[in-house]
Amino acid sequence: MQETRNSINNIWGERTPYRGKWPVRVDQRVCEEPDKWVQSACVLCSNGCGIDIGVKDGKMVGVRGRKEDVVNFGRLGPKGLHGWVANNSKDRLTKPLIRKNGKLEEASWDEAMELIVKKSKEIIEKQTSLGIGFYTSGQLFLEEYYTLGVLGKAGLGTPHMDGNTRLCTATAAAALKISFGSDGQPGSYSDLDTTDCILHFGHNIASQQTVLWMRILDRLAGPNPPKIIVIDPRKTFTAEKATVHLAPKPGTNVPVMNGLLNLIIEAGHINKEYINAHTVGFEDLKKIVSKWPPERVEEVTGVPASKLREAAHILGTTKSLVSSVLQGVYQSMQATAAAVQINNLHLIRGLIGIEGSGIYQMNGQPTSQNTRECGADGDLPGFRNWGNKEHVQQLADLWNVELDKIPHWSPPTHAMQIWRFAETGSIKMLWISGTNPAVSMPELSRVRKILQKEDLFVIAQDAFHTETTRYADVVLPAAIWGEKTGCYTNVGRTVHISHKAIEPPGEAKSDLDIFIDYSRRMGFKDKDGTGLIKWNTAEEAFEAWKECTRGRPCDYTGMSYAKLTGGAGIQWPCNEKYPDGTPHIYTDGVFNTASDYCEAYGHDFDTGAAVTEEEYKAIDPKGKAFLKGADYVPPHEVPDEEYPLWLTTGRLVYHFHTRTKTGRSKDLQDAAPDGYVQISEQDATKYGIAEGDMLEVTSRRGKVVEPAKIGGIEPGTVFIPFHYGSWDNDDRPRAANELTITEWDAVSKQPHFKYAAVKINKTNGFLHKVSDVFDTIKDKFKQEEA
Ligand SMILES: Nc1nc2c(c(=O)[nH]1)N[C@H]1C(S)=C(S)[C@@H](COP(=O)(O)OP(=O)(O)OC[C@H]3O[C@@H](n4cnc5c(=O)[nH]c(N)nc54)[C@H](O)[C@@H]3O)O[C@H]1N2
Ligand SMILES: Nc1nc2c(c(=O)[nH]1)N[C@H]1C(S)=C(S)[C@@H](COP(=O)(O)OP(=O)(O)OC[C@H]3O[C@@H](n4cnc5c(=O)[nH]c(N)nc54)[C@H](O)[C@@H]3O)O[C@H]1N2
Ligand code: SF4
Ligand SMILES: [Mo]
Repeated sequence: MQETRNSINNIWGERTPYRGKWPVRVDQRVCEEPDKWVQSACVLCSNGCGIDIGVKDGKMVGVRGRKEDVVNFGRLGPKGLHGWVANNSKDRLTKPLIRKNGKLEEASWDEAMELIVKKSKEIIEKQTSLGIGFYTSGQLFLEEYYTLGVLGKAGLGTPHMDGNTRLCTATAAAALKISFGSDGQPGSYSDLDTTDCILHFGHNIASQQTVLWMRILDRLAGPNPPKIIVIDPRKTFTAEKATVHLAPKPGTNVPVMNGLLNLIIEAGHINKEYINAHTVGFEDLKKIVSKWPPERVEEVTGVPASKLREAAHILGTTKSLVSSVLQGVYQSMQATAAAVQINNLHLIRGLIGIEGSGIYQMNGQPTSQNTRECGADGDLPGFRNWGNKEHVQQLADLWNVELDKIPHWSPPTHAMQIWRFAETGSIKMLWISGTNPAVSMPELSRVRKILQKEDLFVIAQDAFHTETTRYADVVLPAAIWGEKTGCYTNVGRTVHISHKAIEPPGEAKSDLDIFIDYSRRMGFKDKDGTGLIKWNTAEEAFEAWKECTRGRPCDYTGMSYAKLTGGAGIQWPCNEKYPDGTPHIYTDGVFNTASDYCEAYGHDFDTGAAVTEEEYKAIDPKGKAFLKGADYVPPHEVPDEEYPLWLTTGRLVYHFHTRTKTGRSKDLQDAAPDGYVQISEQDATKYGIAEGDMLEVTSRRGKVVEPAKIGGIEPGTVFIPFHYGSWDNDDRPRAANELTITEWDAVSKQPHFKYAAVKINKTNGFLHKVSDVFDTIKDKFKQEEA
């Protein structure tokens, strides 16, 4: 074993202080000397670090960061250096499985696919393709999403398609659409190299994008370091480095932002010229935020007025600003409304489209940008507007199908609604790919009930047995990263290619091959009777995708597999005008809001009601950005006598989500072996709790048992990491989502994972077996083991 550092003990590595150009530092970890290196990009977060996969005798033996890549200049974090081990694990799914007499049994691909086709046809006959729903991922490749998008929209014609991106970055997309007319981040990571100020809003970047944080740490260690402002109720690794840390009560992001905007406007720290030339809505925004003087903000959010003033002064006077927004906003109350206030901040200060200033309505998953771009979530591919007939017609022409085949008569069905339709019985088949909802969705008891419904046919396409595959009727073994070729786009619009390095295990197949196979077996055709999916390989799919993006904001037409191979990633738009890609968009202050170009016509923040085409045309901003204010709406569930504490949930640096990969890396698993409940010193004293005491945490929806971890959080709030399900430990209920609430943001439809009312009790050493709580799971286990 050779490694350039122990990234478990030394998460961010040695400093390379700088301002201007981030120096190279190559991180590497190999178990054996590779006989070749294969170009790829890391898939364990949205940062998208360039990575080379080391291969020896057809096996993955290690990784190293790509020194030429603009994202990481060679660096990798703990997940990047260790996560690849999962590819080699012995318990990969290698054969399709079909449930027979209650038990999952091995089957051939032919049997499994024919069963899926038979079911699909039965359902279509009885109740049209509206009986079929897809719930996909932010972790497949662009070519796979596009294929899924085309077969779903133009083959089946179902509006019921979404991804776990709904749980992840639906709000990023919604906030960008509302302010700027379309999805797509304005800035570039290179803005961090010179910026004077960085704002992290509900984003624990130090743990969640470790390599991007290295860039910031290196700036902090170099000349003219930036000021850092963090808004998070916990004292995270990120908050520890803050110049000012605001710790609001969960669910109070809008009042905090309104308070900041109010102080900045009052102090006259605004760019009037920019506001006049490039935005609409300033007076309305000003009116709303003027109701939030610092003292009122303090009362509602708990953030001291003096601290708010300090932060507002920095944000109002800085000459450049990079902001990032993530789950502490997107999964909290008034998600879209709060996220949009960051766009407003940049717009009123004119800090957008210029070097050193950028907005990151952050992504989380490595390929979630592509789920959104390719139409594998509800949206139409190429950031097209479902409400704009011409946009739908463009797709109909491209795919050579009738316009009315493509669902566009109402908003696409969002994931929470897809699951609701499965619950109420109108969706009869749910095809789950690349996600583990039995751990990651809110209110797990409900999710389990839905998955177990007699009249719901569940397909789970994964690389491992998960808490979800247990409930499937068909399990399809997937080839994953490193075992297939494809592209994906990070949060900074940077597109990487990932070449196939090794063969998938057993009979596992790429998601691309599975989707194409399904489309052919279903006999999906275009208007001329030719097969709908006209590609066989990933590269052909990429070429087809390029055509779909022509003239749209996410224009890929100037890219090719050849161009993406060898060097660094490339930022879209990449076309004739920008052959090498584009670091900043909106440099001319012209946004994608024109009525014939925009991706959406907008929504009311409170009700989520969509603005109609006619309404939008009447106010057509023709390229100006929207400034949209929002007043405070309190969370729907707040602590009371019975459930006196706030629960919030999130992540740890060493694990990725439901740990199907990181839990199979011994080093990562040993570094964070179990869940816990984080509680303040004050509350620990109040309840007589010592470090490590087993606590039962109960909400109106369920309970978990977790050891106590004391400190680093505001009194009245507790935190549970959501990584720990039951696939590797059946001793006690511990998934945070046993407790969370089925509720979502009115605009983005992203669920609220970041607050729920809970109570805690000491268990006095008594542990509930998971199986005592979930009898149904136990029965299913027994069936499978029998
Ligand atoms: N190590 C690791 N990295 C990851 C992932 C992972 O699983 N593990 N997952 C990736 C993915 S898909 C995503 S989406 C990202 C998520 O990245 P983050 O959003 O940074 O992660 P979270 O821990 O979910 O939430 C961030 C913070 O929100 C705070 N918070 C909670 N409630 C509120 C609130 O009401 N207001 C504010 N302002 N803050 C609040 C929490 O205290 C937490 O520190 O990480 C990506 N990177
Ligand atoms: N309480 C709480 N819940 C949360 C969150 C939170 O902060 N708090 N965060 C939410 C967020 S932001 C996210 S992103 C979700 C994540 O939740 P999930 O999507 O459920 O998380 P993963 O464990 O990443 O699941 C991905 C699955 O895809 C499989 N997989 C990996 N690569 C491939 C591939 O190429 N093909 C196929 N077919 N399968 C593959 C993996 O083995 C794994 O089982 O959780 C959400 N849930
Ligand atoms: S920062 Fe994200 S993309 Fe980079 S190595 Fe870590 S997990 Fe992978
Ligand atoms: Mo996510």
